[in-house]
Amino acid sequence: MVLPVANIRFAVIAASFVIVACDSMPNRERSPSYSAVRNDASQDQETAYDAQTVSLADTLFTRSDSGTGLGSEFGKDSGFTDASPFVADRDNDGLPDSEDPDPEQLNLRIYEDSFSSIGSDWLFTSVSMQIDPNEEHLTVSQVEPFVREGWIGPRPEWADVFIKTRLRVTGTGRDNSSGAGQVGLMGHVNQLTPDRYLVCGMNLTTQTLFLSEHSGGTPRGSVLAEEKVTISQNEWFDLRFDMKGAALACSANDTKITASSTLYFAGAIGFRSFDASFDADYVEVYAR
Ligand SMILES: [Ca+2]
Ligand SMILES: [Ca+2]
Repeated sequence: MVLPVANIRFAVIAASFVIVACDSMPNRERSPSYSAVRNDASQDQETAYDAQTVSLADTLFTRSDSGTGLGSEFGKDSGFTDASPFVADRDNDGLPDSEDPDPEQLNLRIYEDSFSSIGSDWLFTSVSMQIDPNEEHLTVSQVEPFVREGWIGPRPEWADVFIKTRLRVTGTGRDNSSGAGQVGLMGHVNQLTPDRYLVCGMNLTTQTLFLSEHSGGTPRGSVLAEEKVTISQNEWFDLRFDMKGAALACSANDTKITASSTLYFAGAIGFRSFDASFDADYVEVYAR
């Protein structure tokens, strides 16, 4: 069969695109981040973290492919495009547009911990909270009717920040105190005992997402905002705490609450629970 000239020309042009594109891709396919992502994804529960990392690579990959019309050719060779959905990250800072507080402005990551080693950063008010390097979690493994806190020590220079983690609540108790059942992130931590910090967290006992100020007083603190959110025991969920000036936002998965506070404008991060046990898989802090 004789191909029309136009078809032959198209085939030659398409083949040259494949050659050029294949020459440009091997570095990405062999990159350390690729293998790290794969190993990590098969070994732990950091599905959100892994998905984000994969998606960042996916974004880059998809962009390099745009306009050639040969996406399906790459897809056959690519673990990225076959295995994960496209997630937009316009500023390439590792925060998908859907959760990025500044989707068109790079937010510098200033702190991260995957809890794969005990390290020296974390300070706990009780041995009930600890880092478990085998499970790669920060964890409170026993339900006790007490406040459990852990933080990384003073960070007076940390003003506007975005904090994210992935949590699962593994148990709640029967304490009748207001605030019992809370698990969450602390932000703008100035000190523990007496409490000087803000909290974004979930209370599985009341199925409530909340934002609270703490300045001594009761364990519940002063609740600034709350909303009903259904999350089950042992269900992993994404928790994000955004602080810019007096404006606060707290998200559990796709539900977000907002509030305003003028109590603290800078400080460290931490985790807190009251009459509940939990695991945290990682924590990241981005500058706003
Ligand atoms: Ca981003
Ligand atoms: Ca950003």
